[in-house]
Amino acid sequence: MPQISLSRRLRRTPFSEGVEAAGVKGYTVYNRMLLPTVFESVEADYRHLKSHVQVWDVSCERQVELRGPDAARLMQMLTPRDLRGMLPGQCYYVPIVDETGGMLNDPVAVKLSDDRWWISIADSDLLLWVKGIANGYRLDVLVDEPDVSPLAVQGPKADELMSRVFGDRVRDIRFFKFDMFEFQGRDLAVARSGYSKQGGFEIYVEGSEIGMPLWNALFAAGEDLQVRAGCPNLIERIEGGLLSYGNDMTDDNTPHECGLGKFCNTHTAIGCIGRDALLRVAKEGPVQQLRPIAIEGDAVPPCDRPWPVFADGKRVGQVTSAAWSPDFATNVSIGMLRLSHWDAGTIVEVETPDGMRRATVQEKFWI
Ligand code: THG
Repeated sequence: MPQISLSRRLRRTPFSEGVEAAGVKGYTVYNRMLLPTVFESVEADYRHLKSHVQVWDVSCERQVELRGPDAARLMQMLTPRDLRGMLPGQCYYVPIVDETGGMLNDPVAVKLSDDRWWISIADSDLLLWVKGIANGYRLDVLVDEPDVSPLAVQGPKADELMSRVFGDRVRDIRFFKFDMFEFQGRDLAVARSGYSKQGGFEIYVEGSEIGMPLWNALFAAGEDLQVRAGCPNLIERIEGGLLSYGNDMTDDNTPHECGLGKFCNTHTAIGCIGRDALLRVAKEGPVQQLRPIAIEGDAVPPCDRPWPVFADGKRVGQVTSAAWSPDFATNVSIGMLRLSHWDAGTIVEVETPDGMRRATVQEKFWI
């Protein structure tokens, strides 16, 4: 197999030493940073994630920090989700759209205070867009990428492991909220969130120097819990319907096509740059939408390019993420389907690299 050659452009993380020592077997590149994809095998990692607890180096979820009197105004310009009710200590999943209503990113917004926000980004160069808006509108706000690297602790034993390192107060953090916790004299934001449906936390590690000390403290505290290094798991995230920007959607898609209409308040999100465009498209309603699709037959190969979807010999969409699910004994997948073929129960054909497969549109995601 060809290898990815490492260089300065492909950034290491504060936890790379720990990831390598844990025997990482595969990486992808995300925000020009290394993101592990496999430790033992995708299936073994999946089983372990659903049974125990894992520590994930998700440093590649970079933060765009907004700081200053216009921070809240700038944040609302970026997203059609109404942020007026958002309090410090809350996290919101927010679609970010351009002037055409196209998705630029689907980050988690973290409100530290009225005039200080983090945008925890998916894989696109959002910093440049945000700097451009801030400067173009002459806003009184600083925009930069701080030395903050998220470390996720995910799995059914996450509460137990985290309470051993940060104290029992972590158990009180509610979903998509965060609180501050001390580690080696530093105050760190710890949120109940993460890119899995197994439950857990994300620690926003501020200051690269404490990366390995924190990594080591988690592994030392969790030996009897069978803690392991892990990473976002392809199978589990498809089962859970967690979307991957750049794979499942791009700037050609509106939030409504991505099923993210529930995170849009286009009428009340005054100031949002894509608002007029979204009001126009929302009136008609989307003509294609992301759907869970079960693909028949044995395990499909990795989906490294869109697989065309057909019905009656005509193209009706594409599959963009797919994997064999041991728990559901089918290939789980996410695909964009035309309105005419998106109803649950609809039978379609997916053109995989292994040939045409029968597939069924599902009512909902598997978990
Ligand atoms: N955590 C943080 N930053 C991130 C991610 C993360 N940046 C990159 C990427 N992931 C952004 N994409 C997502 C996609 C889904 C979710 C979070 C970020 C997510 N969704 C839940 C769901 O759909 O069930 C909950 C959404 C909600 O109810 O608000 O968690 O994972 N820091």
